[in-house]
Amino acid sequence: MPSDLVIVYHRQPYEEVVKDGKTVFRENKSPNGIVPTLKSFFGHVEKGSWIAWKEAEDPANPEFERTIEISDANGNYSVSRLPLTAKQVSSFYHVTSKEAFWPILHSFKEKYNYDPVDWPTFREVNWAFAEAAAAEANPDAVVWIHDYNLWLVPGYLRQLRPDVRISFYHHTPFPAPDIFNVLPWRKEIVQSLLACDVVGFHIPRYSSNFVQVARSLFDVDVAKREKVAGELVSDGTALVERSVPTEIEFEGRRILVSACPVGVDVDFISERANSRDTAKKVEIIRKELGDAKLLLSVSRTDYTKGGIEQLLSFERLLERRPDLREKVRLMHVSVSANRKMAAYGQIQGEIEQIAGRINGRFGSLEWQPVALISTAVPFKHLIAYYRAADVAWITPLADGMNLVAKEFVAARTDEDGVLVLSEFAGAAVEMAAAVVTNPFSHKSMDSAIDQAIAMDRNEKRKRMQALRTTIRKYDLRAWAEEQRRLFDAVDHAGNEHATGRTLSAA
Ligand code: GDG
Repeated sequence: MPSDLVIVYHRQPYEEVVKDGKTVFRENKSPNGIVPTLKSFFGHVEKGSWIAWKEAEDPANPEFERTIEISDANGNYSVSRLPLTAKQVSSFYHVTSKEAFWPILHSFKEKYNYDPVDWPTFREVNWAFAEAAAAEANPDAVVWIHDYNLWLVPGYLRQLRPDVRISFYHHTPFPAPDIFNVLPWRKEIVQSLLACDVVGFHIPRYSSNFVQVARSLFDVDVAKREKVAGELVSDGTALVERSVPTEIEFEGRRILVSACPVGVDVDFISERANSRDTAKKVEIIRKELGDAKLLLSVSRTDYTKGGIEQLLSFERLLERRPDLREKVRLMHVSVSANRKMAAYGQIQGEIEQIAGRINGRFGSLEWQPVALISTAVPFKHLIAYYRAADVAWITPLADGMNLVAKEFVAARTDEDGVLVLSEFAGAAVEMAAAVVTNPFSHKSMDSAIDQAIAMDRNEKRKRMQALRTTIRKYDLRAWAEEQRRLFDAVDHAGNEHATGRTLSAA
């Protein structure tokens, strides 16, 4: 049965585990995060599909189970798994996406690695995703594609299925033409994105950059420009835009360009944070800390997350402020998603080296200034750490959004704790009530952490109340509703495949 909604996301939407020699599919352990939200969209359609890849030793093996039918709380949907060899995965994902695209998206030109890219393989894998989506989609279905590793899918899909509505969401930043146009495949990528009906980003700066890139490469007209909502134009942060193009025209087609930040499930996190289990865990953490303040930093190990710069700032803090020795601890959670990749192995090594040096320079038998955690902390414990922390120190050099900052605020139903947030995280646009800092400046990093440590209870409460108001307004549900509204709005954009069917009313 064909689907009304096809989600194209490179990972499968469940955990596949072998139990007693049999493969079973389990709900993802953490109900938090983007995958459960995407699955919840299937509750709005009669039939949904998800397209992902799965590693296969021999993609031609007839025993490879290509499609799995799932029936769960979200509804009925199938998962099409594209069999990719380890070599294809490494080429399309680890090399082209992570070594060439990722640094450019985050404006790290110097990390961009062109040499190992095998463009024909990238095309081939994207074509396979497009074919699979085309095979699943009903006439006028919505095909919703996620992230840069699938950039060529919209163009191929439009050739295969001119009738479907195509929406593409970027979870990363999108840079200005001076940076993006470093990619030699820029025209092919942008032409593919211009085959969409909706191109989505977290914040107006990224959609604005995308439109500038498109206009640098093609005859693209801006059909509509809108003012950005007042609460998103607070003065002083680096990523603020005051107006943004929201519709463009290319070769007679209208494309909606959307800026809508992904949020977190505030109710779920608040409930967990208020639970008795969390209170018990917080008590244990606080007891261990004694009268020391806890600074908490959580991220994937990645040069974009600014782990090294933050550790160096902590080292300067201990140098500058002998009064804080034994009075402050940094819990630096840096979990590597891709240990195999050279760039991530190197950064993990540097983080370990700096943390070791700080502990060697300042620590004693009773006090280790840095607790470096390199393995994932279970989410319920993470909530307890959010709750126990005096300061959440979130200072990426570039970050599409940064959900850790929002999770921290969601957990602080007690309206306590301070968020120090980099102005280069997309989240800073909404979260101006944080102590906003520039991670490229020692002075700014140092004064932000001083300010956070010294902040009185009253100011903490006021800032946290403001932060909680915005993360509730821009929560995960608001994001999901806006995405559905956009799928429907495509019908009004005047493109050929408009039929008036809606997803938001279901
Ligand atoms: C990409 C973009 C954008 C982290 N450590 C642990 C753990 N986490 C969880 C956090 C949070 C998630 O991982 C990280 O989300 P972020 O948004 O911070 O960052 P990316 O993974 O880089 O995600 C980003 C996002 O997509 C959404 O569009 O915001 O900018 O780069 O949920 O809680 N979870 C657990 N243990 C850990 O140790 N359980």
